[in-house]
Amino acid sequence: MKFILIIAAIFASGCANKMSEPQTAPQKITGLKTPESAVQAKDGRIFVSEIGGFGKDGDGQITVIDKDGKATVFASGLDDPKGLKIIGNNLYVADKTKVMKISLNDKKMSVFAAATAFASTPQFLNDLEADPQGNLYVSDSGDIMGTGKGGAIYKIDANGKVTLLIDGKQDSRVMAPNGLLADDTGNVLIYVDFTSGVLYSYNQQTHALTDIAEGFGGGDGLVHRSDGTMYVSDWKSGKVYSVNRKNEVKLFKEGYQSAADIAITTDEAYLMVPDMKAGELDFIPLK
Ligand SMILES: [Ca+2]
Ligand SMILES: [Ca+2]
Repeated sequence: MKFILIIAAIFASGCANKMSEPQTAPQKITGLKTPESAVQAKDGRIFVSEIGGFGKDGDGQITVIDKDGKATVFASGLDDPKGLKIIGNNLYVADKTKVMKISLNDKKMSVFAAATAFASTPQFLNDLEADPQGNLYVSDSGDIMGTGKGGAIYKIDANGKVTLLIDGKQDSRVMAPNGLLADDTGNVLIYVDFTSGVLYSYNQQTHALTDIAEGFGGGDGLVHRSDGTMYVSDWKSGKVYSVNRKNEVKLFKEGYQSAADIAITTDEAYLMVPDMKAGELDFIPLK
């Protein structure tokens, strides 16, 4: 009987702890300078890339938002920083023509993959993704504002060695790759094209590129929840869509000026939406 009471007490105290945790929803962050991408670290900090002036070098930065919603500059002097990815204690940033690496501990910044490391000089490095093996993937959206073509997808190993995966010369459907998503095996890469609005699956072993869904306009961010639901943002129309396991597409949220590279909080409670033209980071509850 005594044993049961102890168990009951432990259970009750566990519940009490849960009840006392603050449950306030994160507030929309405003005043950001052309925000493109967001990522949350394990410690709860949220990092946001800010392009500043498009095509203007040196005015790009990374802002960090602490648990209280306070935003401060984490790293500056970047060009047009976009996609963000955290591996271990490092934040990787797709910065126009190169990939930068910033230590989350001491903010030390270095070039991880220089423009010259790519098969052809990148024009518009956009999204970053990582696979379970620790490789990075980066999309080059090519001449995204002009012909809408010339893009490619690259793989970067842990040492910074860059390999071309696919481009428009190999398959004309590859025009302006933007959002990337690696599956749990790391063999399949899902990507959305900003020019065609088509969502593709690319198998790294068979090299097959398969159309899995379409209608995403200016497809930008691409994420998934652990239950397999994907979310895709359409930068041009300011909409966010959900895609279920059967690849059925549903409008999830609309009304943004330009929904850029979306992300999910580590607890999967919120979808973070950088609204680039509005200069805001919005949080959509997922639970
Ligand atoms: Ca800039
Ligand atoms: Ca993007």
